[in-house]
Amino acid sequence: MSRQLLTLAGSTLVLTLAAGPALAASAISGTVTYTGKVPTLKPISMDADPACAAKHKEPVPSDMLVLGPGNVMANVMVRVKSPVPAASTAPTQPAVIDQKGCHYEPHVLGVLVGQPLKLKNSDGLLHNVHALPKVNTPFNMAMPANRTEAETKFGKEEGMFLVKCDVHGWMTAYVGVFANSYFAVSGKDGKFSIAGLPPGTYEIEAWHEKLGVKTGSVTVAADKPATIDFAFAAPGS
Ligand SMILES: [Cu+2]
Repeated sequence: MSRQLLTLAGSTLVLTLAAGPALAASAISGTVTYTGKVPTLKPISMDADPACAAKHKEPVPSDMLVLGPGNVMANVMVRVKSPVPAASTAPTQPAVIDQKGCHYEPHVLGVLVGQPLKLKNSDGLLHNVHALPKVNTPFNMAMPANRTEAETKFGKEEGMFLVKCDVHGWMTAYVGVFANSYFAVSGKDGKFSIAGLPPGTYEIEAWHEKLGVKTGSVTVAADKPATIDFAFAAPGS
């Protein structure tokens, strides 16, 4: 009897501890802005594969630098670089990259260590997925027209690396493999948000494929959202 009571008391204690950080957690959010001279980027030419070109009525803008109104920046990977107490474990639901319109969607993606990454081929065309990580094992996977889906995963933490299609030289995506889910990619409005951070001071890193890395520090108080913004300029400006 006393043993059961002890077990019950133990369970209660565990529940209380688990609920504590969740109640106190806060979100960080911010906006990424481009401050340099805006370059003129050529649209992507898909003429090398008429089947790709036929999928677009309008010119396809370059995804090297994607800006919204006020020069806010999309496709910036923002992540909490410092260790996070009570960090999350890998979800079983896959992250997804689609090959659609001879274009990777999304262009920038984060996955967790061990999380499945689903590679979709919505095009019904021949692609290949050539991933070039340096810490994890590189792979080159053929995606023939009739192969609509494949799946992979990465076993080790690794910063952003290139994924490309050797059939269509303009197709690039960037993937990062993280130990926890405290990352987000800025949208076309330049905004990002990372939820559920326990109180503390964290180093935050913002990465862009051409403009490199910026870091900043943010202090998260219990139940109080914090803000951190990033600005990138063209190299040498
Ligand atoms: Cu392709």
